[in-house]
Amino acid sequence: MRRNDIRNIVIIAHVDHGKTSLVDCLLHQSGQFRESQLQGDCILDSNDLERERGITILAKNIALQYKGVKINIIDTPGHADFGGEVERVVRMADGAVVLIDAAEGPMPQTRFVLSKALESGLKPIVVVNKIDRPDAQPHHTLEEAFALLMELGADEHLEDFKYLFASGREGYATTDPEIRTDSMQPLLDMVLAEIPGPEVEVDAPLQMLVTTLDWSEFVGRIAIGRLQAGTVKKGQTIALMKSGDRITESRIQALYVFDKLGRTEVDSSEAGDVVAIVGISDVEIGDTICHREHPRALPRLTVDEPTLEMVFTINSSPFAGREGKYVTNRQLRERLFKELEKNVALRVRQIENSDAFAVSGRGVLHLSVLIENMRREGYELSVGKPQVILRTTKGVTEEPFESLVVEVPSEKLGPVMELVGARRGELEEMHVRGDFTHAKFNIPARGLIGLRTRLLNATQGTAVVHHRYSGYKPVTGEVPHRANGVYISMVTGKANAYSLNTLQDRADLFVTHNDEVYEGQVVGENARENDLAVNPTKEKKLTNMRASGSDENILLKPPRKMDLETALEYIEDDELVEVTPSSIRIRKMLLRENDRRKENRKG
Ligand SMILES: Nc1nc2c(ncn2[C@@H]2O[C@H](COP(=O)(O)OP(=O)(O)OP(=O)(O)O)[C@@H](O)[C@H]2O)c(=O)[nH]1
Ligand SMILES: [Mg+2]
Repeated sequence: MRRNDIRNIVIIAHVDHGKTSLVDCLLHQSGQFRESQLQGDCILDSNDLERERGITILAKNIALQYKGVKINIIDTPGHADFGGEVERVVRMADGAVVLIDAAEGPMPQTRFVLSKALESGLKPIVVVNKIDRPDAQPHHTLEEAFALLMELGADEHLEDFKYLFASGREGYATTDPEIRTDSMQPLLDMVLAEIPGPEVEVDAPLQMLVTTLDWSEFVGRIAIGRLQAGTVKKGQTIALMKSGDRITESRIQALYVFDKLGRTEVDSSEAGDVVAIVGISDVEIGDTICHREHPRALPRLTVDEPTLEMVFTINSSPFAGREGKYVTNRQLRERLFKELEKNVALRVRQIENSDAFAVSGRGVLHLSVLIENMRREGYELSVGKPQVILRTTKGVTEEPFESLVVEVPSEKLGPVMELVGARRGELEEMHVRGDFTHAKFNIPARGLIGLRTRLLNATQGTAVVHHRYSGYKPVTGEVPHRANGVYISMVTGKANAYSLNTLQDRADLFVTHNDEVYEGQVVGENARENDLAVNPTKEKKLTNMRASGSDENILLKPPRKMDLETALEYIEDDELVEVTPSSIRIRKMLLRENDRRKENRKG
């Protein structure tokens, strides 16, 4: 049976093509909210980190009533590290609104999420978005979207190609980019007309695939998914079908449906709607929730295996405990294992005979989001260099590869080719769009670590860089290490302008006058390739009558500021990033120069 009073759709796109802004606009225009509920931009990017970075990290459900139909809308993250999440949530929908930036055109993640939506049988509506941009090329972008669907073999959707133009920022959708309308209604009308309602078995026994997990301090795991068959009731005992044909039973303690920005508790819900279920403690993504007497499993969902690992330990620097609330190994351990409750693509393993944890995930961003959240909560920790996870298939060692797209003003292509080539990237495709060249490479994930900063430096910040995991392949040769050595403080104290002034001639400094530094801390990048222990705290000897450190002729360059990801991508094997709520410092693992020498001699 097809339900006509519900539509389930996902909004998918490449990062920053305007998904969250468009959903925001739908919320504003729906008139179903008090103004106080809709303060600011991107209301759905609700956690602090999402707001600060302007990206979506977790997929989110909202629901609107339109012309008597309930539309469940899932806003998804566009960044490639979270592609696995998109792949899962498309399973809750029957249609996909595919946004494409009218100036950028289809990008790597557009192709990925669209292919996942098509594989899952979703009907696509293409929305060429941001048509207000002065550099927008709406018609050209539409042609590219059509070509992309053709490439992906979506023939049945080509004959019946559904598209609109829109500006989420200006709040309208239109069939003709030259004609401005005053609302998003054309999009909602197209959703009602073109996206089928859910095809479900209302009278059959209960069946639901768990596609997302949420977690709360008070009730534990919350299972989210679309009801495929039957009715689910509060208080009902259900059978949970796990991997390996295992079955457990649980009682449903509470049941919610999505309603506007939040969730509403209900006593029961019928096939077709998306629900959140409380009370199934051992539930995992991919499990099927069934009627107790009719356990029928739906095809399992898989979660992508991690490709990148970092070692987490407590902060052992001399400044440990100064800025954070949670600094012990036990607290670190508890926090990491708690994260596993909802961060399904994450793995945590205690390293044998040590207090260190190997934390693995889908990419530098996936792991740095966890670290940033921990900082905000008051944790201190040290993190080692990101390492790709190797695997062995039929005796051959393989490493993860990524597909890399660099978009750069054509005259700056040279340094890009050189940098990517040196890191074993192979050019696969190249084409020109206006003044820009798009170059697509296949590159070992190892070679990608730290590449973004270098590409930006080499192109005066003009390169736009995107990458996404493409698969495992046999290990290639070496990729170059960091070309420069570092300056390491040999003392603990306050950095002083006088010594910094002499150091800055041959180094790019990370600290400035009056910053506290410790022995073993990395204070700058050497212009040469060797590491050098230096004293950044020396003051000018008091000569004549002038006070120390106040020499007016000193002009310090501003220190290089490293954010978390830049620092993680910068460090080498013998270094750590020290993370506290208010600081990010780079240090040598071995703080004393003597210890480092001994270690070096060992080989
Ligand atoms: N000119 C213009 N800019 C827009 C429009 N919609 C969004 N933007 C801008 O594009 C940027 C990204 O918007 P978001 O809505 O956060 O994009 P997103 O697709 O949700 O991004 P992720 O969730 O990180 O993948 C923001 O700076 C928006 O202000 C639009 O219609 N026109
Ligand atoms: Mg978003």
